Amino acid sequence: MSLVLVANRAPIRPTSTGWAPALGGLASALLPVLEAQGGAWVAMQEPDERTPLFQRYPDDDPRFTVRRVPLEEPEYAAFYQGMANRVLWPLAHYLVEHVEPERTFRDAYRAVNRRFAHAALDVAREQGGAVQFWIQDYHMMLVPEMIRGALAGAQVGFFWHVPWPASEVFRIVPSATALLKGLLGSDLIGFHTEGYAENFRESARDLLGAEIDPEGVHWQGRHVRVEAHPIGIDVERFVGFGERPETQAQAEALVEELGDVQIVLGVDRLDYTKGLLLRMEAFERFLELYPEMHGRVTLLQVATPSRTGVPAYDRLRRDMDEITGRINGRFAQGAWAPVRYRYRSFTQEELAVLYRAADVAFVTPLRDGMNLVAHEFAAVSERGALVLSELTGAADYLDGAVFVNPYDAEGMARSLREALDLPEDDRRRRLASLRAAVERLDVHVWADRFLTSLDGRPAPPADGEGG
Ligand code: ADQ
Repeated sequence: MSLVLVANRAPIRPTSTGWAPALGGLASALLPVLEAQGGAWVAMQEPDERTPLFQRYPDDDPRFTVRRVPLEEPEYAAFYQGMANRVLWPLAHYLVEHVEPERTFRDAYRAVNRRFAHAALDVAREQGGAVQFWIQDYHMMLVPEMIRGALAGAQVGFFWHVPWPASEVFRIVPSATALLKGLLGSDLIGFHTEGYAENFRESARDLLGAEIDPEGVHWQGRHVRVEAHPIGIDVERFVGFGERPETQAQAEALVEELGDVQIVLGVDRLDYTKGLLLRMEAFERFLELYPEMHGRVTLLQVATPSRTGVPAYDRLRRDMDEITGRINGRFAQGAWAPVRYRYRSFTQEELAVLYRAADVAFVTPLRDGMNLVAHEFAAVSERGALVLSELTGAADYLDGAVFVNPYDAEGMARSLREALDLPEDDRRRRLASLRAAVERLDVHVWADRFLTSLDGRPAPPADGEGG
């Protein structure tokens, strides 16, 4: 059966010599499936992007089609920067103060979703024969219902990559019921955790009056299954980076460059959901509480530019510069800077060096659907400890972490000290448990398990442990 994927981003990117898979787990998990089954990937083409609207890939042995949906500037601003990133994104993360009125965005969101649905139906028709549709994430909530409306017997899966909030929070968005109905055009809706799946079922009950059961939602004569399908990383790839001798050598050089300090590492997109400012405050509190650690610990924070042009993101960028300056101004001595902050993108090989060099990964989002930085660190580190926000999806699975509340700067400061002081055998035991969990959640397992379940065949349990 061929597969038609619908996602905001394309799975391939231009390079100086041709095309290569995009970075990130989704492309690495789904390209092999598409190459084996055939089909298409429908993605957005941004206003200034110069890519083909139709492209067969790979060039030398075409196995599937990449179909791009071109967006003009005004609809891109209203659909992507607006409804997706200024309404649905903060809502899903319980950051209600960032949610903007949706009226001006709503029509563009529906119109763009319709274009994606049409493109998906077109490529499905070209495939002929049986097709599975798999729609990704909060940009595309109306697409399942639109596909079902045109093709009643279609097999439609949807995966939601961010948290699903409590129904009382979701109902804040005025088009909540229309969005829910859009999603319920699916046969199977996947979330990272059972908690998000439960919130979704309750939203359908509370806002639509739908009948629900522990497996899903009864809707318009169909039973829509709602399941936990936790995502992971391409484990082999990251373990491989960690084992390369040059990674080890560069990690040692980095520790030396920073003055033989213990390294506390933050790696994030620059996004207000990632808890960067409160993390910085926690580190400042740590320096106040433990003067004996001055000169011995550095927070290395790297942040990739993200969603620039959206005011809240531009503001966060300025706030990060300011707080970094304040902490360094207060505490720096001689060659030691307590905070090293780098605002740019890193390759996965470079990230592996950082993971390898770190004593502690400080992963403290205010909310996060899963958080793959925690997984990547566990796959690469050979001696580090993970401090992890209990408000991430990853917290449901990564037992070996030291858990913190990301809104509690004092608590985070104390937990950071605890993590830095963990005895060697405890650290190793925790890391082994983290590594085992990350291996069970491998992204290839995720894709296989979701598509198996979509197809109506029994899928193995979520974390491979049974139950
Ligand atoms: P994101 O919000 O992007 O994803 P995350 O899961 O942490 O969050 O993935 C981030 C990816 O970006 C990681 O692979 C990481 O290596 C990379 N990255 C982060 N900072 C970087 C930097 N400075 N330089 C280079 N790369 C960097 C959404 C949801 C998550 C969910 C994923 C997958 O918000 O909760 O885990 O989708 O479902």
